[in-house]
Amino acid sequence: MTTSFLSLRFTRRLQSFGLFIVVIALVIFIGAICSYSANSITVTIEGFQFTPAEIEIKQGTIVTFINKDDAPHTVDPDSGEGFVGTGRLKSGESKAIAFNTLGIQSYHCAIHPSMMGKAIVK
Ligand SMILES: [Cu+2]
Repeated sequence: MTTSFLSLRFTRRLQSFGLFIVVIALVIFIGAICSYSANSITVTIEGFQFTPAEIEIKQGTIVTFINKDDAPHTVDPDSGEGFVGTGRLKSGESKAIAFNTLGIQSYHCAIHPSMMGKAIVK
């Protein structure tokens, strides 16, 4: 009887240890997903503007620009040095760009110069 009581306690301990491992694994998994999504974001081009017009990102973040307008647009760096531009994005097209240079990277549409946006790379 004592033996079965002990083995029951041992089984319970084993079960709670298993649960502990599952919880830890889940926390690591969710953390990995969060850190991944923090390193890639989307900027929508719609209504002849960048949305959001200003983004604050970590160095190395991949920003995907999606053109949801009927008109073509570009994403060109104002300085020409901070990152490589998208080139002409036709309606429905998108392009992912890595922002590797620290600082404020402002950009515009070469076809419609009134369209402006900026990425604050930290
Ligand atoms: Cu444009």
